[in-house]
Amino acid sequence: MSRVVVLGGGESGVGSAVLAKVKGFDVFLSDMGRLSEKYVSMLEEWNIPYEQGGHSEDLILNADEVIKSPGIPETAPMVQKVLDKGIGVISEIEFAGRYDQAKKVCITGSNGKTTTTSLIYHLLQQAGLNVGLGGNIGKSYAYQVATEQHDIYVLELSSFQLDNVYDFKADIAIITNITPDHLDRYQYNMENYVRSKFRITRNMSSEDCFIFCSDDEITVNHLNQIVVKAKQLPFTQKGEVEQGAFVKEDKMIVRYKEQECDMYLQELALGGRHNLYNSMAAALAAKAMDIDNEVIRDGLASFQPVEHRLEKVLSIRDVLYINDSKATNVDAAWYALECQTRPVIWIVGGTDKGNDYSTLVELAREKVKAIICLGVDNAKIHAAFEGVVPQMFDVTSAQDAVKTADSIATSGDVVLLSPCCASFDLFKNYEDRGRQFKEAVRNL
Ligand code: UMA
Repeated sequence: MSRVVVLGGGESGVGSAVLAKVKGFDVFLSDMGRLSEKYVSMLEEWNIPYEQGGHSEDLILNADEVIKSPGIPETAPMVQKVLDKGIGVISEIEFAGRYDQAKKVCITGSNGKTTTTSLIYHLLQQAGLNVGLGGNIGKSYAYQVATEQHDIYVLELSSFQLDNVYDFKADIAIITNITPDHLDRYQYNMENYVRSKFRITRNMSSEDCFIFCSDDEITVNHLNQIVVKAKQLPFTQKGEVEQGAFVKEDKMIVRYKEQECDMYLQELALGGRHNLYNSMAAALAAKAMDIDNEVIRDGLASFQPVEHRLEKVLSIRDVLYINDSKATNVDAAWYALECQTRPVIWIVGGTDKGNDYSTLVELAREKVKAIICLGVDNAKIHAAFEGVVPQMFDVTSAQDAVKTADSIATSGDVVLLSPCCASFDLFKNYEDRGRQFKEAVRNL
């Protein structure tokens, strides 16, 4: 029996281990840290051997294949040892893809991928299809392949998940945009990060569709240097395209093959320029899946925004609190700041991923009245915004951030949690950070 070892026992690892078990492998899971209770009980329920608190070489280096959780960098000593021994390292997505016959709509990008993924899922559900949602969102894809049956999957894929895919194939692939993110995992080299994103187009044929933003220079430049066999469907807010999506006067227009679908911009549930891109990408994917225009229009009009993405929490004494915890990079925070029309108290900080804050300086000067740094090490944020923004504070909990904001806010202000950074220094993940923020606001 071939032996599969899973490194990391979070959502991805435990899902992979369950799938390996279902498929009859000799499976072992190893986690360097402590497993949460939820995952311990899942492993026990499925009778899967595991270890926690360290990686044992003798139990790992006898693997035929290793499935690496996306949060573990390739430079991790254990991964290096596995690679040195010539053992193949794959991601959960590669593994699960082997056992999944469903059609796959896969979405990656630096920003907007969760919203676009959720929009497409919503449209396909509205069309009455048997569709699963997974990847970098919700229940792991592998766990669903092991325990559920879907005709279609809509998968949000992070660059970490794409790094170890080889034979996986999307039927429809989307890159929403590419701006610097996660550079700490890519040798601080943008090109490596871009290449990782484009792995989503691997193995595609002329029957498949590749949807991308033709206003995004980084995407277009890279696309011009490589061969993508899939049918290319651009979306743009600058001019018209023969096939793809574009804006004409007050309408969004989608053209696919002989068909055309249009919709008034004011009817879209999600406002703002960046959300218009997300709606265009989603509508194009739906059209390429042969969904009726009516369903697309209704779905884009009825969609409920994603949690932690510019989510309005509460207005207290005419101060509006916004949770944008999902803004884990500079570009996302740029959008969040750009669409504010009231004075901003900006809560920013966390684990820096090689951020360059210079693109935010002008926006901060114009809109931000105070910065509250929420991180263990705030030196780079101080260096970038000291003298640009009148007041700066340092806190180490969501509760203190909200209390500080409350003490300096005046009627008409916005308190915006849009951290620009990952959350792993003070929180479990961005969801934990967002929820703690909302909880603190509700307790004011
Ligand atoms: N670990 C080891 N060895 C190490 C390092 C870590 O065993 O050397 C262990 C940790 O102790 C921990 C486990 O690995 O128990 C965590 O694995 P993980 O960080 O891969 O987290 P998961 O819970 O498996 O969640 C992952 C994704 N997380 C990351 O990529 C950081 C989830 O994306 C994804 O939803 C899930 O798999 C299901 O596939 C979250 C995310 O933050 C949403 N993504 C990043 C982002 O969106 O910016 C990329």
